[in-house]
Amino acid sequence: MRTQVGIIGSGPAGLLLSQLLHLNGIESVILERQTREHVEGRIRAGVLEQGMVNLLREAQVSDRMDREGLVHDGISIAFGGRRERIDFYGHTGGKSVMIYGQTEVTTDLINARLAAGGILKYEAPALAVEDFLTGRPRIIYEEDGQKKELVCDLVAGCDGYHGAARPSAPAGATQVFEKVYPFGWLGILSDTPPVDEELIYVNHERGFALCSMRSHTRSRYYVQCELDDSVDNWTDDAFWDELRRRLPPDAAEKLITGPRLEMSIAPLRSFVVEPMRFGNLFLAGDAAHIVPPTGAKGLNLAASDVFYLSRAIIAYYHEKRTDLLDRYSEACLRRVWKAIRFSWWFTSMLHKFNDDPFDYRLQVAELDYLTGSAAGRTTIAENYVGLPFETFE
Ligand code: FAS
Ligand code: PHB
Repeated sequence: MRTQVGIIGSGPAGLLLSQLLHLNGIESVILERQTREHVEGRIRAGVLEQGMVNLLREAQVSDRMDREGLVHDGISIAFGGRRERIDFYGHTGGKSVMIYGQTEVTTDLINARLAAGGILKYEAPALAVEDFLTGRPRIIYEEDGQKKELVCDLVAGCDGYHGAARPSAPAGATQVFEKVYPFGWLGILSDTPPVDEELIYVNHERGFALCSMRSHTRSRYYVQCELDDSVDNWTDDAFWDELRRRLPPDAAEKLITGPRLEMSIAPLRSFVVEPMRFGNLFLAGDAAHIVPPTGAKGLNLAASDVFYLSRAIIAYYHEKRTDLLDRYSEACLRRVWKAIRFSWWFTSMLHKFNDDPFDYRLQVAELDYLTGSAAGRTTIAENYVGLPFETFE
């Protein structure tokens, strides 16, 4: 089989890239390991930065998001028995975030690609990428029990942390940077009204907690848990009791509980691979970087990578330019590392790393200073709504 751009992975990065290329007359084929149902059933991110919202509108897949998404102008941070609001609108000249689940984004993109006749192959795992340094790359994949190959001009490795694209990079050509955090997030999804109008991030002596949502009737909550914890150790009531212990009193009183729709544990890590390009193989999204979800950056970084990669590929086909392809990795990594920094910093302030009372007092003092200073509120606000995409043309 042959196409212009071979895309590995039918997550947000692969789907969004395929849709943007299609709108510019460039054909692609998506190879996805899992079934469509599995991909659409994954419960993940919930907060879209302004840059991602703009890109989904450019991709002409934003109608449902604009109808059903919730625009949020701020978050609250609870610590030391109090709660402080960070006003995005006032500290960023009017920016906000959109609450709209990644599962919905994925469904909207899949529907758009299929409606346009896009070729999305499910249960078709890529095994390796070959010949991407010389001329015409080939993606070796499996379909219906047979080995096949997809010949293309360019390959986008959008296959996440456990994908096949990054391991196909030449030995010694990559540098990996990694930090693994000594805890995880236990998350619950429930058809209950959110405890508050906006998200609440909690630093508590028992550990971190987060109150988020998917709509006015569906909530998403997280509590920090041990790395070796298991969902089997938690009944719904045990989760709600632990969350209530960590919430500020006014929120704990208002909390409405209900049965889980889903419960899962996500490990926390920071991970970056450099560079993000090897000849005609380009990595985007979780295939190249992972952030702890504290700053709500993972999904949004996938979108900014796709912003740069789509422009570079369009310039390649429309104007026979290779300069943007050459600048792709550097442009992505500048924004990636600033998001890695913010996610690490926000995680370090809000989570319990040890039982040392000095460290806890230091966290409370840092949060007290930041929320009490215009400069502190501004730095949290401008990083949370998303730093701007560089001009790339
Ligand atoms: P994805 O991992 O979404 O997609 C990669 C796709 O490639 C998958 O469909 C996979 O099946 C496929 N694939 C893998 N190997 C393949 C192969 N060999 N051949 C073909 N296909 C292959 N981010 C936030 O901002 N907030 C959150 O709260 C949050 N929670 C998360 C919870 C969990 C459990 C996880 C794992 C991630 C979470 N993230 C969160 C981050 C997440 O949203 C990612 O940033 C986002 O999915 C990135 O999108 P992609 O880069 O498209 O990667
Ligand atoms: C979510 O709603 O899943 C969510 C929101 C904010 C985060 C992480 C996850 O920082």
